[in-house]
Amino acid sequence: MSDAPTKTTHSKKRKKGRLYIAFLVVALLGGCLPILLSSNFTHEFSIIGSDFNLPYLHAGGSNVNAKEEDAQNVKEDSPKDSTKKEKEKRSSRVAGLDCKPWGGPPNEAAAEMVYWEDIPQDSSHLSPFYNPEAPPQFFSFEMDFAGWNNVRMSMETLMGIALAMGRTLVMPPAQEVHMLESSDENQKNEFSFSHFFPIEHVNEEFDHFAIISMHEYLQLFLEGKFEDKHGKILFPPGNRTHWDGAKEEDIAVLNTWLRDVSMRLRWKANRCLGAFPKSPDPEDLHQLTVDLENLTKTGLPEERDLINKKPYDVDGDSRERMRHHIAKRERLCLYSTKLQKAQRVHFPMMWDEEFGKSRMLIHFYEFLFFQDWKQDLWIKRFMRDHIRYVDEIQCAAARVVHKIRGHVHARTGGKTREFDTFHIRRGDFQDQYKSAVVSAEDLLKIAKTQIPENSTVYIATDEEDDDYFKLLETHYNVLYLDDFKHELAGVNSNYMGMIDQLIASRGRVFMGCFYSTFTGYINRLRGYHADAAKAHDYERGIINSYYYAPDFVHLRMRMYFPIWEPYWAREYSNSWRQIDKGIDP
Ligand SMILES: Nc1nc2c(ncn2[C@@H]2O[C@H](COP(=O)(O)OP(=O)(O)OP(=O)(O)O)[C@@H](O)[C@H]2O)c(=O)[nH]1
Ligand SMILES: *[C@@H]1O[C@H](CO)[C@@H](O)[C@H](O)[C@H]1NC(C)=O
Ligand SMILES: *[C@@H]1O[C@H](CO)[C@@H](O)[C@H](O)[C@H]1NC(C)=O
Ligand SMILES: *[C@@H]1O[C@H](CO)[C@@H](O)[C@H](O)[C@H]1NC(C)=O
Repeated sequence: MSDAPTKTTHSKKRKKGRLYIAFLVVALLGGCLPILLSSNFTHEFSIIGSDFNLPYLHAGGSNVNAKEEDAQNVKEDSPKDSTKKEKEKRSSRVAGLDCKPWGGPPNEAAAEMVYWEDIPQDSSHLSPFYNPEAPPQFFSFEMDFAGWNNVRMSMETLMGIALAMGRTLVMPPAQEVHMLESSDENQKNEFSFSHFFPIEHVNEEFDHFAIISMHEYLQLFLEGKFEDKHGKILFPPGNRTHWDGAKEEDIAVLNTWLRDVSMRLRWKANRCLGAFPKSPDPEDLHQLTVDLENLTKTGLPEERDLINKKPYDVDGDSRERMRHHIAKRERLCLYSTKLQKAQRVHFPMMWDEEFGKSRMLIHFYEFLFFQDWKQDLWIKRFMRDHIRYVDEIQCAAARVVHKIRGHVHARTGGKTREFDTFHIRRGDFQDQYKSAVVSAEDLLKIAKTQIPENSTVYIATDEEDDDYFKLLETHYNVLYLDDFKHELAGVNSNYMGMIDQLIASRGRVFMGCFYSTFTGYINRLRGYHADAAKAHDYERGIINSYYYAPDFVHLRMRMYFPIWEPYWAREYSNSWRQIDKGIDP
């Protein structure tokens, strides 16, 4: 199964006959948030560029220098004093969920959406490669080019890499990405990444990790803070620092330049494990290679040797964790001493026969491997607690879930509030993944194995032909997003896929489609919920989910599975199982 090229073509294909929108991603800091928001996007963003507590900028903004001698002379005003104050100020804005500003539901009802946590000790935790005494190091990257869930996956992985490296993350400029479709031609469809995830709070909450905009980064170049290896000062192309909304060919100029002035990260996500030693000590690096050699010498485990066996201990020996993680990748992409020393590292996004292929179509936890289990769980919690859909999306989904529960309660004479959910992916899958597309008869057959007749079933789907569901509707009380127009009035139509995901994540039973990253994310959210609730069999990472297709994967979420190829096709309990281990309650 060749993954990435297929994904690219299928998302290109979808352009046909549908309104494809320009999608501006990621321009949140540095006071350069584009004022291009549609009238549906009415919420205010705090512009953080000048006042957030980026340790080095805080110390006067002039401490960045590529020269090592200068590095030794840099004395920062203790960032610690200021972060202590910051901490007191922290309002934990990512914690909990307050739906009052978003038109409900009541917060008691909204609470069930919350799987994320506010863990103060995570905010002060740091990567072993972060050195507060040295000049900051940077990590920049280019946007993925496929559908929304692919963009999210790639972004999570690259964020995880920056966090693991202890580098300041530089967001790419706002640019067009083809992915979502608007049903309303009059609706403006340009927005920034912060419309989906509350990433601006990361800077408020973290002491040793910061996210800056490309504009801020280039400003540092313009100020002469960086030199090449011959001591020549590096300037941005044309001395331009504002690239938000730039034309595709201009963005290409910027990207080419970034590749030239940074150390390129040449990691191939599907071929190696992104491996991080527990410290900069070369001995630890060496140990990782020894461990891998040892594993390959004795023969990499087969998938069937691990399926449904005892899972590894999340706080266990790193060799055992590697055994469950390595799959068929026989190489490590090590955070080598050379990479550790580079001040600027850049990940290019290329899909080009001539210039090479470089893409991160993988889930972050499948790619990243940590010798130190605490780093591993810290980064997993970062994704759970910070990279979650914004309140507006959460609350819209919460209103629908609240309505469904009320409806079920009334319908069953007060017996239950539970409902079951599906994600039925058809659309372009009918050409691409035939085995994952089933007839209405087969769908009903598989539904009946887990869901009693006449239950209330919520279906998230991209199928536009209502006839397909007629059969299911004769056996179940079926609901769709379209049935909740009142709850969704005024919500941007580009949020609908994400709202569908969140609603589906709340089903008692969930049935999804293998190969769909949209389904995959629903399962991850269910995993977070199940782990937090210590649901039945949570120690093994089991969730109450099934695949309706293809046949042979029906029960795969019901047992322990090691990470395996194709990496994008599903999500694994590796991302949620016992991720709070080691955190004081
Ligand atoms: N509202 C809604 N939209 C859906 C649903 N399933 C698919 N879609 C839409 O179709 C898109 C999927 O097509 P792509 O953008 O090519 O891919 P993707 O988002 O990476 O997801 P997969 O192709 O499923 O892996 C989603 O992003 C949604 O916009 C659904 O259940 N509800
Ligand atoms: C960019 O600015 C620097 C410093 O002001 C100047 O020396 C350089 O010539 C400029 N480069 C371009 C292309 O304008
Ligand atoms: C190799 O792996 C085996 C089994 O896990 C272990 O007992 C042995 O100590 C390892 N050897 C080295 C050199 O790490
Ligand atoms: C379906 O369930 C509803 C509510 O529980 C009930 O009133 C109705 O009789 C049921 N229909 C069948 C065919 O079981």
